[in-house]
Amino acid sequence: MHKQSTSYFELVLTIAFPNTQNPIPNLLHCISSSILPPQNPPKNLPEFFLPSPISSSLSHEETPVSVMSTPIPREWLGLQQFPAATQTKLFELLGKLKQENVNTLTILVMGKGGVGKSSTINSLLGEQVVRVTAFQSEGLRPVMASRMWAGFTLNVIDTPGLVEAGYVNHQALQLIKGFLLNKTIDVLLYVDRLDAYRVDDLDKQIVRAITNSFGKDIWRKSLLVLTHAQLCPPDGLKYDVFSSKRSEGVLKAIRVGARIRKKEFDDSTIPVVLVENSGRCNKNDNDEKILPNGEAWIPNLVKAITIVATNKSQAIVVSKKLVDGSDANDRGKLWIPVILGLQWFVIKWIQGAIKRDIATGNGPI
Ligand SMILES: Nc1nc2c(ncn2[C@@H]2O[C@H](COP(=O)(O)OP(=O)(O)OP(=O)(O)O)[C@@H](O)[C@H]2O)c(=O)[nH]1
Ligand SMILES: [Mg+2]
Repeated sequence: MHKQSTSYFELVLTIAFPNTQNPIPNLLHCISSSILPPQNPPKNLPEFFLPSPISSSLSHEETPVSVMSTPIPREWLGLQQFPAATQTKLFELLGKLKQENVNTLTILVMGKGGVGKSSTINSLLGEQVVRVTAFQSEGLRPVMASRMWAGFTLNVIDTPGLVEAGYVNHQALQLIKGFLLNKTIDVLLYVDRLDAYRVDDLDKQIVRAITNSFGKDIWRKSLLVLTHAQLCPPDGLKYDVFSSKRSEGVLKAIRVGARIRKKEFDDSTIPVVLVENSGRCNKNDNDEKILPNGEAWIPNLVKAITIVATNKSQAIVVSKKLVDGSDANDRGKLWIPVILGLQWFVIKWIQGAIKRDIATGNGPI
């Protein structure tokens, strides 16, 4: 009988590619893709964005990390997979961030289950980094993917759906808060679907739960992402009319759910980005994924992220106090001494009035 011997080299390959029968072609692919120049290198690339010739990082799904740990960033290989036209726009936007001394960006992605949170992360990074499933996902743990490019680090945190059997999943929120402890959220992507027609009370409850967990200010660092954007609107509505009506509906649910005054909300507009994650998304002549209105949506998404990241509002630092639930709505607590003081004055006034009545003999018969 032929005895199969496993060499040290094969063993290392098996560990690197655990789900692969024959890991050698995979290895060759990885080596070639890291040594060869990007597939569609854009012209006039700023020098600091030129990729290093040899990369040691492999692109594969992130595994859920423990609550305390932060993964070591891998090289952002997905960036080189975008069409040249998209790459040029992204490098320009990332260059602007670097000019503003933003070298790290942490994006938190939240929303209901199955709306396309994980798919949007994969589209944004240009790699399959988090698991996408058409059915209810089992994992409750958040997952963080970190990618680095020319000294810039992008952290994206995928989270489980916030709705379980028609109710807000507070357990999931608690896990998310624990995971985010001591991290700074630069941008929140609140994800929902464009092809849903109604907004209901549950939408407001989700927003309220997020607000109670992270404070109202999180909405100043957020943008609304509407997926499934390649659609044909119902009732003969024009695409732009339908998408702005749907956006208005979700934005109103955010305003009401977060209990933000209309004026305050209108002043700090939440940008809306339409997204189509499907592989069947239409493309323009430059091979960029486009929406029915002809816009290339990946650069749009990155642009909106950079605008929110650099707006004048502070990033959200997830402190121990916030995680323990004592910080998110501190502003309301400032009124407690005032209310107690007022109560004291009212009681004193009533006591005084009773005493005066007794003294003058005007008490009840
Ligand atoms: N057509 C289309 N399908 C999408 C889009 N985004 C996501 N999907 C599909 O919708 C299903 C759910 O997508 P996910 O990305 O796993 O959604 P999720 O919000 O991460 O789901 P949970 O993690 O379970 O909460 C998958 O079958 C995706 O392929 C989109 O923009 N267009
Ligand atoms: Mg998911």
